[in-house]
Amino acid sequence: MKLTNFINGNWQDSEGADYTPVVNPANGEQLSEVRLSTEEDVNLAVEAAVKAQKKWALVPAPKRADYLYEIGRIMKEKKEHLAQVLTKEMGKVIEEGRGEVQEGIDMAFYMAGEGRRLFGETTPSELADKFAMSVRSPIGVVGLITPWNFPVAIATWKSFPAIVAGNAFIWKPATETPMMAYEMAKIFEEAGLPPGVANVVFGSGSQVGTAMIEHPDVKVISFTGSTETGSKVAELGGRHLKKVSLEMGGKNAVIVMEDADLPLAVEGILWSAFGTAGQRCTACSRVIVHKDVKEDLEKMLLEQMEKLTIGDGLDETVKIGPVINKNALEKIHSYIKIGQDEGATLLTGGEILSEGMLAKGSYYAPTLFTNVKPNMRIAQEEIFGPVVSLIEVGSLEEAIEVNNGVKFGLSSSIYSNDVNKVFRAQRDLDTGIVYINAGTTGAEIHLPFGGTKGTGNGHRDSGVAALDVYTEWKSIYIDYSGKLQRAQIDTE
Ligand code: UN1
Repeated sequence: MKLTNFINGNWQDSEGADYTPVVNPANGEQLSEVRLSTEEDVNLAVEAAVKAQKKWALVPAPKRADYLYEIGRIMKEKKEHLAQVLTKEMGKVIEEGRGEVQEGIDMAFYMAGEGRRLFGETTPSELADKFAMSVRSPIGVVGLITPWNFPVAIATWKSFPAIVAGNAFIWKPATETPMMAYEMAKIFEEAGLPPGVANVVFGSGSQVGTAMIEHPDVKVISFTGSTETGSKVAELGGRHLKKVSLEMGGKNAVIVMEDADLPLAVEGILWSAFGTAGQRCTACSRVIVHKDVKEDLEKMLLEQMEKLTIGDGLDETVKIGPVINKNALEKIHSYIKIGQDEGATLLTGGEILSEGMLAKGSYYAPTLFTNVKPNMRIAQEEIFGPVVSLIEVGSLEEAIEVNNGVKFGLSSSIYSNDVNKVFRAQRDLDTGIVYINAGTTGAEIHLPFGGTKGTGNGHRDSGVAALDVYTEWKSIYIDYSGKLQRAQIDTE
């Protein structure tokens, strides 16, 4: 499959000379290759988007929404195909691939509904015979930079509110997962979206991403990815006075109190820690456990971890697929030595799997550390793989302090059957998402998604809050008194 940029409704190859292969992480097979675009391609896309957006903004929002209904319908029709491509390209097991495509479909229908809301406000004026209101207006051309771990869902969190709000966009998908973006571009075309409203440009962050951020006609940059890259995006964006929405890392914890339903907590931990091979920003990578149940929890976790099946995600019986590539394997593996050197006890895992077929892909054994102290690197840094650290605490207060004692603030969870404890916890856990008696993953698209502290910069994807990124408030005053009225000045 040859992948080309989608600019102004045309499939056009970049002039850039460099290619990068697209590899199936389950078996190392090359699926495709993607040409790395240049600044020139970004300029073409922005030019087209600027033109298209002017007309698009004049299309009534409920009519813009009709395109999203159509996009959602096509995604639904192609759901299995999209899930298969996603699993081949990214590695997550097929059940999760289907789930992710469903998340995109949900987003299409949810945001389409916003076309008939996009609520503004009417507000009393301080002056007589004067009407005041504020409306959401489109911003213009927006740039979307998306990661490989949720190649469809996260792109829909950003592009669908942008579309319904009357913007045009340039989307730069991760170089690891261009095929999903290509599939989505085909859907935009099939849905009849006017040329130039949706543009996809393949390439690297340093070339395409930078060009997008620096282009004077790109007004908003929405980025999801690593904290390291996000900081650079923020810095460059700041220099060019861009509105930048950042969604970055997490170091999410499940708290297990002494009165928790332990089997339920174990299920939640396994799903949140090892689903997507731990490669979610919301993945559980710390378990903060009350000392009275620590031993039991350890035993139960170990028992269940043994049953996890690892392999090619296309095999319906497999529970854990590969990690994205060999570099990721090395990075994850480096944390084993770091943890051991710091004095943590490795209970299971800690190895790159290379038996039989697994050698061809990039597979990591589900890993559990115990006797971890809150300030150890394995308890502070985002590993982005199937590695969990168990930390013992003596009280709810201590659990909350440990949970909050990291630089990230995306998701957290507490298992307890004590209503007072869970209410206190939901108030005091300083993350953007809190789960009670459920793991740290599984956010639904109609609620705001994002985090505090080092996870982001105050913006949210998903939910109605996403509209704040893609619209600008305009305040409108209509004076029908027929005379000069001066606000803030006493006239009588
Ligand atoms: C991510 O964590 O990278 O909340 C995105 C979830 C998914 C999205 C996760 N709906 O687990």
